[in-house]
Parts: sequence; structure tokens; C-alpha cells
Amino acid sequence: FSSMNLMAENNISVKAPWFPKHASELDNCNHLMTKYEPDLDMNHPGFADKVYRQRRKEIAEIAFAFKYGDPIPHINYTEVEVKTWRSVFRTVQDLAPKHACAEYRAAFQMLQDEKIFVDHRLPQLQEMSDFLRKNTGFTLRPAAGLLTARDFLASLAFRIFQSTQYVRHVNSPFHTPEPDTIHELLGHMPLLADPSFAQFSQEIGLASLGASDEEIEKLSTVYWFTVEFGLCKEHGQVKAYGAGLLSAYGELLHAISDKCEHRPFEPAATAVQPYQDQEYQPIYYVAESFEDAKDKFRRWVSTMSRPFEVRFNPHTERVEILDSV
Ligand code: NLE
Ligand code: FE2
Repeated sequence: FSSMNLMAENNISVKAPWFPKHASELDNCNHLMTKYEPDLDMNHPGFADKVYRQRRKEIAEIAFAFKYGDPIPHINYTEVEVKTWRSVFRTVQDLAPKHACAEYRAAFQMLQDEKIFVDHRLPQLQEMSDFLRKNTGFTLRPAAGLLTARDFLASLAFRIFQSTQYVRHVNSPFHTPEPDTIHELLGHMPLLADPSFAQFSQEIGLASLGASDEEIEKLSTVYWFTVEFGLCKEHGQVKAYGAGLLSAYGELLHAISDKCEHRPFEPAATAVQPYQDQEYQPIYYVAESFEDAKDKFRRWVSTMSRPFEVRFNPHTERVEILDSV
């Protein structure tokens, strides 16, 4: 695959990076960032743990073999993995009622009512995917690890979320710098079941298709400070909606404390704020509401340079390209 194909196939005479036009083409969008691989990163809690690394490899194989339309394979989680899940799940259960936004709390309740969220077993991606499909049309694909921003964001355009399936190391249950299935399940899934939030996520994805590298960087920064680490207002109080906060209780408490800075969410400024992903964030952005965040995001995206517009057709799962003259 060359990333700079002429898009003559769509009658667009400009050069733009290749991007998937149909959900099945996400089979090509699984490029990994290698920085957190337990095999390569000496600081990774799994670096010295052979059994853990072997397990990660097994689960990664599933993601690499996955093709569009396949059922997501079931994983038999080990006792240690279930124990890790249980301890994170319980902290979320304790903290969410007070600190998570209303949309999160509502979806969390639905997941408990459907017995998908219970403390004695990990939810499987397939049942979670079915749950999301019913609520917002989002579905899941297994991912082997942290994907490149371009690949990850592209899938959101199709209302597909690429989700890891392995479990964080048992020695660091309450904070890990990389995504794992506990982060996906407890952090992302509840909000992907909320229509307004699902729409926001898809719009970030649509904006990323064919964008320049610089714009991808900006979009992934916006994604970072909203979907991953966003705060929002609710009846005058600050609540968390970011998945990286909801799946890591130490950082959640930090984010609502006075040890960090809160700034109003403003896409143009947020998009250029440098961030790191090793430790707790020093700055968080606070949205007035999802609707407000979406309005602001749309206005900002319309200033981007892409010479065409895209529209997702849910009947065909195809992205249609509209030449905007
Ligand atoms: N720090 C989060 C957690 O421990 O669940 C994961 C963040 C992934 C970007
Ligand atoms: Fe995440």
C-alpha cells in the first residue's frame, strides 16, 4: 500500500493520503505503534514476565488474523486476569456515581442490567459489540495494541472502534500508560453507547480521512483531550467523560483535584497543546456539554484544508466523497 495514491477513482484530482472507503478496508488499518510493546519497553511491567509476554502474543495473533465480518473470537481469561478486572471494576463502581458524567452512568447501569458488567468475569468484545450496535450502531474490531492515529481514527468514521483484547499486567491495575481491554471496556464502551457521544466520535473519524499528517496530529490531540481525558460540566460540577480517567482511578481523582489545570475546551487551542502519555496529565479541558463540544468541533473542522467532504452511508458501510468546489 502506498499512502499517497491519486484519488482518480473518486474523480478527485488532488493528492491525499490513502484512506479506507468501506468498512472492510479497515483490514488494512491495523498498524501498531511499538512504543509500549512489553517486549521492547524496559519500563513495561511485563518486560521481565515471560508468561505475560507470551499471553500478549497469543491475543495479538487473534487481532492480526481478524477480517471484516468475522465474529470476534472469545478469550478464556485466566484467574489472574479476572482478578485484575475485578479490582479495577470495583473502583469504577465506587467512583463513577460521584465523578462520571450522566451519560456514562446511564450506560454503565444498562451494562449491569444486561449482566455484561459483572465483577466475576471480563466482558467479551463480541457481546459488547452487539450491545453497542443496538444502541448507537458502533461495533468493535480486535486490535493488537496501540494503533497509529491515522488507522485508529479512520475506523471511527465507520462507527467501528478498534479495541485491544489483552489485560494489563496484574502489578499495575490502577494505571497503565497503554490501552488494554479493561481501559476499553470500562473507559470507552459506556460512552460509545450514548448517541450524542457516538456521533462526536464518528465526526472526529470522518474529519481524519485523507487529512494531512499535520492535521492527523491535531485531530489525535483533540481526541486525546476529549475522548481520552475529557472533563465536562454538569449542574455546575466538573465530571469525567474521558476513558483514560474512567479506567484509572488514580488519575480520575487527580483530574478533579486542584493539582492540575482546567481549561475550557476550545478545539483550535486544544489541538496544539503538547501532551505526554506516561504520567497523569497536568492540563485537562472542560466541555460545556457533548452538544457544545460537537458544535465547536464542527466549526473548527470546517477550517481544515481538505478539498472534499465525506459522508458515511450506513446502509452500505461506505464513505462517500463529495467534491466541495
Ligand atoms: N491510563 C489508562 C488506564 O490505566 O486505564 C489508559 C490510557 C490509555 C490511553
Ligand atoms: Fe483509549
